[in-house]
Amino acid sequence: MTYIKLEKADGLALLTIDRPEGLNALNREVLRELTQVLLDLADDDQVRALIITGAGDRAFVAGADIAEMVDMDRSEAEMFARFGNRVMNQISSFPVPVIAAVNGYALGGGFELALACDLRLASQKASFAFPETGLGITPGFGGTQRLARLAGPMTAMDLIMTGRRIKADEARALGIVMEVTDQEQLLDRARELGRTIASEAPVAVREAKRAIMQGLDLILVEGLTLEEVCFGRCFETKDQKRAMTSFLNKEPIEEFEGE
Ligand code: CO8
Repeated sequence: MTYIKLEKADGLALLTIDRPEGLNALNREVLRELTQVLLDLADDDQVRALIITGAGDRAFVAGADIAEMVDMDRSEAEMFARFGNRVMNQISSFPVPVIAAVNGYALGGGFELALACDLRLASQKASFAFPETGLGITPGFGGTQRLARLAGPMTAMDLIMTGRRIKADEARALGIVMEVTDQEQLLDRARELGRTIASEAPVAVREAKRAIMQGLDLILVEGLTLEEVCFGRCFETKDQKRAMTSFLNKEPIEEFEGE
């Protein structure tokens, strides 16, 4: 891998996008590498939470690579957007929770990458914007859809139609970011959050993500049916039997087995 660094420890995977020459901008090669790494990680039962961040202290990801897009025609642009969307969907449907640790510019495709993650932490240095309309395009890696669902259509219209850049605190006030930390503490906080998630029953965590994410695309009655299925699935696990028996015996469970 040229542009992706991966570390694994204590049930956590830390994926760093590292393309210093373009402030970690997403070109096709970065997207290809991301696809491959996510495929491999999704099969790794040891990974209970994934953290995604950008290398350096300036950028999370400064967008899709403008140099690669400048000469595209209509069908090439659609294909590129489809490719990007596939990668973003890999993240939103990734089997375990994905935490974005936004450490600097999250612009255009970088903002969209953060939006595809489940939980967003940002440092005081983070900033978010959709500069696309100023480049003559719309967002194309899910931004119009995910931001409108997350923060409402008016906020999506505001940010996408003005291109204005917001800082981490405003992103938090808009419900885009969960928590803001100092730059130096960002990864520690992401790991702490990841470890907390990793210490819960793994099947329950996975099923909860499935219920929440798939449920967003359903009408309420179908979402509730999905929740019933996810709830039922947990009762096939030893972890559920052990955790509930331990509670009744007043002996707190030490660790989950993951099945
Ligand atoms: N693409 C390509 N290169 C980039 C990008 C980018 N998105 N962002 C930064 N770079 C490059 C710069 O060109 C520069 O390269 P060089 O050193 O060779 O001149 C290097 O990174 C450093 O950048 P700057 O010198 O500009 O650094 P500054 O500190 O002056 O500015 C900014 C930092 C504000 C981040 C500035 O670089 C900037 O505005 N970048 C562009 C941000 C942007 O517009 N992003 C959105 C791109 S569009 C998009 O993401 C669409 C996604 C959907 C695609 C749909 C498919 C069709």
